[in-house]
Amino acid sequence: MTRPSLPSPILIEAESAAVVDRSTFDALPTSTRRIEVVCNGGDRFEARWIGVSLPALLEVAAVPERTTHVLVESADGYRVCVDVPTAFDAMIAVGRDGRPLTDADGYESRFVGEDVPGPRAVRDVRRIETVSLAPGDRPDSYEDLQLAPDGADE
Ligand SMILES: Nc1nc2c(c(=O)[nH]1)N[C@H]1C(S)=C(S)[C@@H](COP(=O)(O)O)O[C@H]1N2
Ligand SMILES: [Mo]
Repeated sequence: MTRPSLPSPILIEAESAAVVDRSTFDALPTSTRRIEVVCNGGDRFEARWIGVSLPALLEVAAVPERTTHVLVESADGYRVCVDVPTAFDAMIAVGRDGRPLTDADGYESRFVGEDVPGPRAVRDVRRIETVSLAPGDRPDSYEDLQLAPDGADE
């Protein structure tokens, strides 16, 4: 497919703050990966996702060395917190199975990764922040999964 773009900008807050708009996004290398999204209820589907890897996207604002976790937030305030190994293996997808996500699923982007569980596969990503948690700090206290449509997660 022709490469889908990013309709709405994503704010990156890392070492600096940067807005990844359509033209910034289009200048980053794409990745295409087969990733299965597994929801808590047992539903699972595998798809071929196209987008930009999270490390490439974060590098636009430079990643502080002390980073332990990454927060990914949606247009509707849904927010997840994942550790660095999980985040750095993930991507912001804008297409699925040969179609832009806007056509395929009715949202603009999605956070997907091998180790990102379904409930943390944020749709319509608008903000990504690197954070440095202290030992004993609970990653889930940074999350807001309230909008989960099935209400059955966590
Ligand atoms: N922005 C946003 N992303 C979200 C959610 C949400 O409520 N808002 N729900 C999550 C939950 S709980 C699940 S199980 C999956 C559902 O993915 P699906 O819509 O592809 O089935 O999306 C996740 N991503
Ligand atoms: Mo869910």
